[in-house]
Amino acid sequence: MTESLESIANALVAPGKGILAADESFPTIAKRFASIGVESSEELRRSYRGMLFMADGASEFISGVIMFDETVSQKTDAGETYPEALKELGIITGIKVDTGAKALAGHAGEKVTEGLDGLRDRLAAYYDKGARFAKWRAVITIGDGIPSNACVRANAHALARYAALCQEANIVPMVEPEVLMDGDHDIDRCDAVTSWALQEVFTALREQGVALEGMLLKPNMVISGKGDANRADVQTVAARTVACLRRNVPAAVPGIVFLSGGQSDVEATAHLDAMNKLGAEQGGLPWQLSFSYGRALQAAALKAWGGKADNYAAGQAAFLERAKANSAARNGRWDTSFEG
Ligand code: 5MM
Repeated sequence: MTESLESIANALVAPGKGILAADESFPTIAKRFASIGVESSEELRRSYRGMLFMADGASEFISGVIMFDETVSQKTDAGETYPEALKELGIITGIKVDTGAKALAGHAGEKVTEGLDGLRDRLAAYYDKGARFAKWRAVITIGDGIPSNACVRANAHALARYAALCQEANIVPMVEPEVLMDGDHDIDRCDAVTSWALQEVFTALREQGVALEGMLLKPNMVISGKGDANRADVQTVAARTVACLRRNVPAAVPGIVFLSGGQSDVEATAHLDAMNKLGAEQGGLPWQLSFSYGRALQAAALKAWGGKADNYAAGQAAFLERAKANSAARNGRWDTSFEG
């Protein structure tokens, strides 16, 4: 492993900083835009994402941005590519390199993430365009009799092969095994499945020779299913998540950056804050605990923008408010006074 992988991974989880996930694929961004009554077009995607990336002062809270393929080649109003413009601001460009979660043959209701074919060449091209970290998301669904061993292991294997290819290309892999919140399962079930998934992922990473010092983990929190009648409170989510991670994530990993997974934006902030406060009470954690939120950083900004150029400043203000709150939470220094 070269030193730069380690230094990039550490820079991405520098104190007070976290990551903006803005890598929605075409169908997902279309769904987000539809929620505010806006049709997805190349120009509106460029403009909306530029609004977030170029928000004045964002680099105080945001260390990196995960982009979708299209965005890496799009340009600011001033004509620079987004990776160039972000580099000048001290923000690191990341790129989603999986090609999506597809139905797992023979396993109804389960998915396996694809995208390994040709990945070596794509990584080299993304490096040339300025990407220094990458992301691959595996999706694990909890339900009757699932996940299956086949699903957990196939996804862990793909994540590990992706991560090894990234490191070969001098790109930091962000490894995202997401256990979905969908369903009426309780927090115990989420804990058990998350532990299982993480164990399989780290076994596969070791097998493929991935240097843990040069990667980041992007997991779900240990949380009740959306439909659970007795959803666990903030302190319980924090305690269960920290305990699960302590059991399953080696200390050599520099940082754990959570996904928000459909939590409300304030909920995602409160959970992160509670975990960092708990970590401090426990005398410190082996890894940095930060955020790589998509919806929890963007929901308010998307609404404030509403697809209108006139609302650009309002969209940026809403984004910065969430970025600032999560930056505080990432240090265990958030409280409700951050919430306007
Ligand atoms: C931003 O959404 C990402 C892309 O999703 P699709 O591939 O389905 O379009 C997604 O991978 C995201 O990076 C993570 O799930 C974290 O986002 P949330 O919204 O869960 O924080």
